[in-house]
Parts: sequence; structure tokens; C-alpha cells
Amino acid sequence: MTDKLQPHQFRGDFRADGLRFAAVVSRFNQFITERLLSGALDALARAGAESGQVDVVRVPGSFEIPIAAKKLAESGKYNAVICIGCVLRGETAHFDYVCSESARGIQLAQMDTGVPMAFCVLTCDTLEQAIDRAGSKGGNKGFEAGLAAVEMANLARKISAAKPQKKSAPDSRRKHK
Ligand code: INI
Repeated sequence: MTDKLQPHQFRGDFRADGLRFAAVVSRFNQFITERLLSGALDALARAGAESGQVDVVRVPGSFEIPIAAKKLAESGKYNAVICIGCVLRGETAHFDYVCSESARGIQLAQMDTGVPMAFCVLTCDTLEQAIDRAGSKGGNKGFEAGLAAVEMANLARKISAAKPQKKSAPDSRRKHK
């Protein structure tokens, strides 16, 4: 590795000033998703966000998160969207479809719109696993998603604002006479 090259490093700050966020929250397994939302809002508040910078949209289940997230992103009002849901394994294959379509739809929504989306859809075998990740021994995945949203919103803004390097002045010795 050469030590002559000093590339510009892009990093997203954990500061919410000047940014707007939306959280899409699934009502299915609300006992868990409201705790995840509290964690996400806590992260945004710690990054300096105020009430007017955050909107919350509720949808019936995790399957509906992508369409709401995409519409929010398309509105042009938000720098990042936090997607919150909880899918618990049942006796049928329903779990697999809801999990995979929710994850796939959220990824498609962020790639289509260019607005960063934080993925906070828990996919658990048991309610206990979900409780662990919604503010008890496994931490709060909503808090992590909130931080990821702030970091990615800042990073996206910096990347968009970056200008190409100016070309160096033409060499005077090669001037035409
Ligand atoms: N939605 C969830 O968010 N979590 C679940 O565990 C779940 N289960 O188990 O069925 C679930 N289903 C509803 C689904 O997301 C849609 O709302 C529904 O199919 C209507 O489109």
C-alpha cells in the first residue's frame, strides 16, 4: 500500500441538524414495534433531532412497510426512513413470505429512490427473541436503526455535495505562440 495517496474520507456524522426523518411502523406485534420506535426516537433525539424533524407513519403489517417507505422517500421531504416491524414465525410458510418481501421491498425502495432506509424488521422464531431485541438483554434494534438513519442521511448529503477536483492550470511552457 502506498503512503503517498491521501484519499478524501467520507464519513456520516451522528448529528441530526438540518435533516428530516420518517419512521414507518407496523401495527402487527405492536407490543414489540412500539418499543423499537421508542428506541429509534431516542437515537434521533440524542443526535439532536427535534419533534418537527420526525414523522411517524403506521401500517398494518411488515408486508406494507415498503410501499409506505417508498412513498415517503418519493415525497422528497425526508433524508432517511426508518422501517420498523416484527415478524414472528408461525406454523405455516407465511413468515418466510412476509420477511423476505418486507426486506426485499425496503431494499428496492431505497435503491429506487436513493433515500437511505434503516432496516429494523425483527424476524424471530419466538416472542422472547423479539423482546430481547426490543429494549432488553439484546439491546434495542430500534436505537441501532435510528443511529444508522442519522449516519446514512449525513453520508448521503456529503456524497451528493462533493464536487469533482478542479483541473490544474494548463502548463504555461506549452502555450502556443
Ligand atoms: N405481519 C407482521 O408484521 N408480523 C407478523 O408476524 C405477521 N404474521 O405473522 O402474519 C404479519 N402478517 C401480516 C402481513 O404483514 C400483512 O399485513 C398482511 O398479510 C396483509 O397484507
